[in-house]
Amino acid sequence: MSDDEPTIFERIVDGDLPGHVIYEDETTAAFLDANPIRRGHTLVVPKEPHQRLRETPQGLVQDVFGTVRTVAPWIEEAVGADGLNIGVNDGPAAGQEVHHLHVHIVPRHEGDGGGPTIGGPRERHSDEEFAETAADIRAAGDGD
Ligand code: DGP
Repeated sequence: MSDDEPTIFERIVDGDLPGHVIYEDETTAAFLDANPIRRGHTLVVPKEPHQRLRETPQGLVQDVFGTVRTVAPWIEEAVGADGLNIGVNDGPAAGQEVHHLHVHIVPRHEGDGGGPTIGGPRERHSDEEFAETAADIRAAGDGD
């Protein structure tokens, strides 16, 4: 990226901004979305910032989707979801607001009325609710 300012997501990964991190490895991290579509809405990011999927090295994209594969079942189990929307808003024209590649994982329940895309109304959660959700997800992953 040409911009030297760290992105919001780099600052969360670096611990400079608060975030409810549910998973971290050498190259990727997963934390709760601050404006969740549903409880458990999680973002998976590469630690190294790249805006677009096409700008991100192949190996790093594989790492990111490997992390999606790791945490998706934890999230589903933690919130008792029936399924997940998993997607990327790739570029501003596609609704990308934070210019650091991120994969949304949005829990879905049968008949919850949501659409098939990553967008729509957001819920408001207290910090305690976020902390509880993150703990539930981490606990769901404990056996892995
Ligand atoms: P997108 O439109 O795909 O760029 O989605 C960006 C998401 O990032 C959006 O769902 C809200 C979330 N978000 C924005 N700022 C913050 C933040 O400071 N912390 C966290 N955890 N999530 C954020």
